[in-house]
Amino acid sequence: MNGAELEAQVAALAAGDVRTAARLISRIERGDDTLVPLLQALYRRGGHAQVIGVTGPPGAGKSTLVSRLVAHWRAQGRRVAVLAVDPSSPFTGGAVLGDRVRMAEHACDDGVFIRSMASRSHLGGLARATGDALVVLEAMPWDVVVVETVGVGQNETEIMRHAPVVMLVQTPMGGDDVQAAKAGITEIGDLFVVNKADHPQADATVRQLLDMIALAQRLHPDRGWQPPVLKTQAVEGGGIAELVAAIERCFAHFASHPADSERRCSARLRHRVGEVLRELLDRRLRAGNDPGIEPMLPALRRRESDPYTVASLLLERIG
Ligand SMILES: Nc1nc2c(ncn2[C@@H]2O[C@H](COP(=O)(O)OP(=O)(O)OP(=O)(O)O)[C@@H](O)[C@H]2O)c(=O)[nH]1
Ligand SMILES: [Mg+2]
Repeated sequence: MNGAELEAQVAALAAGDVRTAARLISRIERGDDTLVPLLQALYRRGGHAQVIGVTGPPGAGKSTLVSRLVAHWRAQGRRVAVLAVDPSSPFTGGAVLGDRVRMAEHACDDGVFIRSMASRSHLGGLARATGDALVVLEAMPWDVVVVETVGVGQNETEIMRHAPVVMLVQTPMGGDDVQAAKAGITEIGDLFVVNKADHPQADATVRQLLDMIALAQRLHPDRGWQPPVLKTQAVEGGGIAELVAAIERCFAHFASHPADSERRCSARLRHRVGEVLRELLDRRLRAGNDPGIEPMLPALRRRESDPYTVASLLLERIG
């Protein structure tokens, strides 16, 4: 991509051209590493949209809920992009198709962009690819960007590290299940939603989550923002207005507490730089012709050196 092409892509995205965005996200999905100069330019133009991560167990109603939220934001005149990341189905795209169906009501609205991303390559790359796709979306004139991902396991928590505000969607569950789900969830959620409020255990689950959050706040009194627990019925649209208001309050809190949001932003960026660094190193090592690494291999083979020394030498050179 030459300079003029790069500028044209940047301008197309700035003008809100969704075809350019869709094409770029496909290239990111394929692991196309020629996009780096473009991503560099785009990153510097981002930072204007409200980015929200939505996660939770499979089938909790995340997509139904997001579709409701989108309708609400559209009624307020806000432009919304949704990135549904699907780490579970590399080839079938089953859940991805499901998301399209659930969000179909917005298909003809040009103030809404919905895009799924599946893990075509290795899992580790998906988090980085998600970050890259977000760079593309953030360089466009969206007011809100939602990243939905299924919340099971480490990889998904990694993906959520890209979003400054994370909403955790749960379903009504028995007390033991809440205890089991507890590990880690209070760490990542800024907003908790108990969806499927038509289920009898909904109120009990809300209470248990509130107890858990209160406990976590006592352990980390410096956290500032106290995550609220909301109850929704995504199919009927119950509780959505309250959820939209809670999301607004959350963004307003971080806007009025710059030290909190800077600390959180720095943590995300450290993580992001680490992701990019690992990917770059991996690529260099795989290529097998790296001028920094190759000359050190003979000494390593003879065991006159060791991988730890070589690795720190390489890191020193980077630094
Ligand atoms: N009873 C009830 N069902 C709901 C509610 N919200 C969503 N559902 C249903 O739950 C099922 C799963 O909804 P999705 O929105 O696809 O859930 P998801 O969390 O996006 O699922 P994955 O992306 O596959 O993890 C669908 O059949 C929805 O109609 C609710 O509030 N009450
Ligand atoms: Mg979904």
